[in-house]
Amino acid sequence: MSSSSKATSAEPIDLRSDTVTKPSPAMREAMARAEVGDDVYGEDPTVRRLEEQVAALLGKERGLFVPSGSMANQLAIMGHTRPGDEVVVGEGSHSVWYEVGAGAVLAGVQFAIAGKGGLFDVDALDEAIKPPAFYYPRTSLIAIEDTHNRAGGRVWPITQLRAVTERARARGLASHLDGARLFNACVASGTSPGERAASFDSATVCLSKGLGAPVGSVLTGSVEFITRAHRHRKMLGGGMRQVGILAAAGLYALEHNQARLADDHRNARIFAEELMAARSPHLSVNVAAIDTNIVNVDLDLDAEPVVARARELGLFVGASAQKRIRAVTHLDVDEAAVREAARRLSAATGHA
Ligand code: TLP
Repeated sequence: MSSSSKATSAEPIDLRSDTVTKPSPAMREAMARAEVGDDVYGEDPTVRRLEEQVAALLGKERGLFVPSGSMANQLAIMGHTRPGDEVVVGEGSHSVWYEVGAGAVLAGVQFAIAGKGGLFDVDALDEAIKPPAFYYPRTSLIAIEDTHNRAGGRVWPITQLRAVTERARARGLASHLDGARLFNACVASGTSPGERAASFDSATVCLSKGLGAPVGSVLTGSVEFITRAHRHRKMLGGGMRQVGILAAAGLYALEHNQARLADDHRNARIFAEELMAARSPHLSVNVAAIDTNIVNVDLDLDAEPVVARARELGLFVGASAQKRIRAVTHLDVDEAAVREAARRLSAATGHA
């Protein structure tokens, strides 16, 4: 293609994830000013403030600052289950796909998949729960992702969220909310984090996704649950010292970067619409299914060579399945960038 040398030198656009954002000067300023102490001794006032603020936001007794969403999920699984138990998750769950089998190693659990497509209903939950025979694993936990990553950032309807968690409780299961992108769900649906987390025993939010902090998640739940999670965090080497520097970034992100997630959602839609308007015969997007900032692009080609070609054209995206590409909008890309990104992705399929 004659334009390829020009495109290769184009300003790169990174839509691999909303985790790729860099802290803004104002966020760095807040980090530099943070009051700190040794958090393993429980003496970091900025961490305390973040934990209290997030716990209040989610309507839980206590919060625990952890390095990652993956650790938060694992602490929840360790805290709610015993080895040999089964955890019910939706199809494509982060804990099943992207946590290196940690549930099996750290908690000794296995997973049961409820329904199809990531979100599921009460009937699918009932089907997934094993009866209490001595030879079955004990189904002891349900873990829900809101928004659901592999489903393309889908938001759970709040009535369905409540119905499923209430059924779980009625059947003796604990419930955990993986809210890595809970704020996206809130902004998209006009509901509050407290409303969405209310029916769960524990809930996590990530500060390092759409909110734009460099590191960190907060796990919340009852005092008893967080006391257990605190021990497990130390066990996994997640006790951090003067970590108020990072908590300050989280506090800044909570204050400044929640409402603007609506821009990311708008840009995800624009990206998808531009992509469809480019009329490449090799790709399709279900635009109506875009709830938030994640766009799944289905291909009739293998994804990896398209990802490699896109990179040559200055667009970073990821292959999330053999014939599927994921693109994620975030605070470091604007409308002009996503329009240009759509052009580059279409070109990467061989369609100018
Ligand atoms: N997801 C990452 C990758 O691991 C796939 C991403 O780029 O989207 N829960 C959900 C629903 C997530 O999407 C993620 C991150 C996590 C948990 C884990 O968070 P981290 O990366 O902080 O361990």
